[in-house]
Amino acid sequence: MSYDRVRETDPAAADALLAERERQNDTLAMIASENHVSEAVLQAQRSELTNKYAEGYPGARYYGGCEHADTIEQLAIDRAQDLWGADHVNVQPHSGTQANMAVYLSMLDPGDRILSLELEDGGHLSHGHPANFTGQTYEVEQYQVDPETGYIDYEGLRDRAEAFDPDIVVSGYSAYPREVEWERIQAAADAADAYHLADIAHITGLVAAGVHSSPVGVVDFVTGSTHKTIRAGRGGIIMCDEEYADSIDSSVFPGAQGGPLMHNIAGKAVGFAEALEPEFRTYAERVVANAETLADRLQEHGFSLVSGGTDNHLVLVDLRDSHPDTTGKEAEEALEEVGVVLNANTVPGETRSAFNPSGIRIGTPALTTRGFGERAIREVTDLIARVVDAPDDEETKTEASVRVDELTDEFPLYG
Ligand code: DSN
Repeated sequence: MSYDRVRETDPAAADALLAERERQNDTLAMIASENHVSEAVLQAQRSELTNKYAEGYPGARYYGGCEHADTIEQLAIDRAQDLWGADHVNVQPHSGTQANMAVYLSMLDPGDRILSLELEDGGHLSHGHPANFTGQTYEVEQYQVDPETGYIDYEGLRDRAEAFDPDIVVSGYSAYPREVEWERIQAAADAADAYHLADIAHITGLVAAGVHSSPVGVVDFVTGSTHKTIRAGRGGIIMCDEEYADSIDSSVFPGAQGGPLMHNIAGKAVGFAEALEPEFRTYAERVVANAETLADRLQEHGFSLVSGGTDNHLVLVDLRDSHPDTTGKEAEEALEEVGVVLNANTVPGETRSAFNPSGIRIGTPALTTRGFGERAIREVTDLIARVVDAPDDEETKTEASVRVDELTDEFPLYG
């Protein structure tokens, strides 16, 4: 795919687009929420549907000329139903946060109560953070992970639900390396007579492939984004029982959004079709196996992991024990210099700040898409360990950088 037409109009933009392509090819994307979509999804996302207004839903639009938009949106819905088994699916949310917003709009009034996981323990801004509309519109209480084990403190959550009497309990996380026990959280929500929203943004692909337990059919609402483990391009999704379908649909449009991003919905349709193929399950199993290899190898190098390992696509390293003088941001920056791109992250019991926290979050979805298996993941883990052990050592960083170049050549992106 060339940017020659962009270059004719806007050389500066063409330069940046090409540089980003090269950056993705020449570095190792280990941000746990990122992935590389297929060329088919890329093509669909840059289609002429970017020109089309299609406010409304398939068969009931506010504009003419929507017959092909209808086909695309219905394909995305049907495939999502096959993948996750939900009664009702809305594929129009522009992002995971917009999906969450629509659920809150649908079920809550301003001032109602949200019970959710603390951000520094692995939660998400849109689950009630004071800097987000959720924290400003609703009354929020938070539960935590057990500081000893790093696992969700399910009993603490139940006690908090009893005491706080929330209107909605939010589960599903952004930096939690373990399988979630949806039924236990549902029991706490039931006891408080609260709705339960499971935001599976990070693990949509793992749930679709059956390598992580599903909250669909257990909880009231399941939301997610479509560009992480599911690899269907940028966007959001909501799933629910039929009884909430009308309310959710009208909260997405016209409640929270105007015209849907039909070109992104085309990406979802194509990405979901890919995820229905048997190879996708193999991919999802490899994502988890690679994360386990990463976790084991990091621990062999002396790193402490929150919860002592992983069940999913990410590990969360707490640097305070093994590298007390290195912050997450310093580790992130040293690793980016050698071409390993990940993010600094808060850890449970954080003693620094959100901007310069004590941990790093490392994910395997994008490298798995590139074809990385156990041998290559072990090698990348060794590079990470060497660089974090000596973040200011130029010779170490130069050697690591050369090896990253060789690995990116061995596993090229997009042919
Ligand atoms: N920003 C995403 C992440 O990195 O986890 C969540 O929306």
